[in-house]
Amino acid sequence: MTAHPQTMGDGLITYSVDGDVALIGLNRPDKRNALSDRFVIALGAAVARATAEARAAVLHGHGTHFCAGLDLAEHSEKPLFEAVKGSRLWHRTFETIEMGEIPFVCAITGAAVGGGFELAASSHIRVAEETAFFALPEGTRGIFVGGGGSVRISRLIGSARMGDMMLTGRSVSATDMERWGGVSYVVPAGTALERATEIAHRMAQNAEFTNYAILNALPRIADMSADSGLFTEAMVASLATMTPEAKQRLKDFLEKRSPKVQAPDAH
Ligand code: 1HE
Repeated sequence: MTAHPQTMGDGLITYSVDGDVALIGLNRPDKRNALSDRFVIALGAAVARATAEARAAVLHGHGTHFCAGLDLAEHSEKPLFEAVKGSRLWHRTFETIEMGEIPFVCAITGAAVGGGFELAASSHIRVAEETAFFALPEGTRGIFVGGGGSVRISRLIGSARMGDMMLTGRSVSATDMERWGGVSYVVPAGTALERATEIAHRMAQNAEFTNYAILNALPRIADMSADSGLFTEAMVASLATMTPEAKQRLKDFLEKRSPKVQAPDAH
């Protein structure tokens, strides 16, 4: 573990590595971690660093809220084409999380609103405290999602539910979001970061190629016809089996050196 988290992006991000796991903290708590373009660029640099230095990563927010979404003060000043370029910057950055090389767990405390929910949706596992909440107040603000939410959030929870959230601006609790498929784990208040870090350490033990294939093959296969998807799956599955890591891990299991799958209570 790096003794103290370092800061990146003029303090907007905290960064540390704990064994194989990088911890990336959104660090603008006075503005509820609202994301300016500068903030997104700093986040992108931290994601690149984590990808080079770790085998899994955790994304969390400092302060009482994960992220209040787009920095509305900055956005209100933008000419049209700058807004387009800003949205495309978010897309590129979030894609380095979603279809990158290492899995990300998002620890959600308090609000995950607008672009904050879009950022969470680009990670692979969302751990939300029972007091956390989700909202898409774009309708209220007269804007639209621009951080990939129309693709990622609608795939997670369905476009009808996403449309409901955008049209009504209502807040959805962590437990309802879990029921909708937008959250994977609901945990007691104050424990999301710890739980997310545990999960990241577990994922970091997986074969690197398998993690890479999960991140990069699954979303692409979801976009394919069933026929193309099954063909692609066969190719990826065969490639995975060829890796030395897979050969070793299969041998370890057959020679009783690796643990069995446990019943759910043990997790
Ligand atoms: C902000 C932002 C922001 C807070 N941009 N400054 N996002 C929203 O519409 C969410 C707007 N924020 C809120 O509803 C609330 O701030 C929270 C529910 C997240 C938190 O409430 P609370 O009571 O803890 O904090 P606060 O007092 O509202 O905010 C503290 C400060 O942060 C305050 O500034 P101050 O100078 O008065 O201290 C707020 O103005 C500031 N702040 N949120 C700028 N978002 C790529 S497209 C994505 C589209 C979207 O993300 S739309 C959703 C935008």
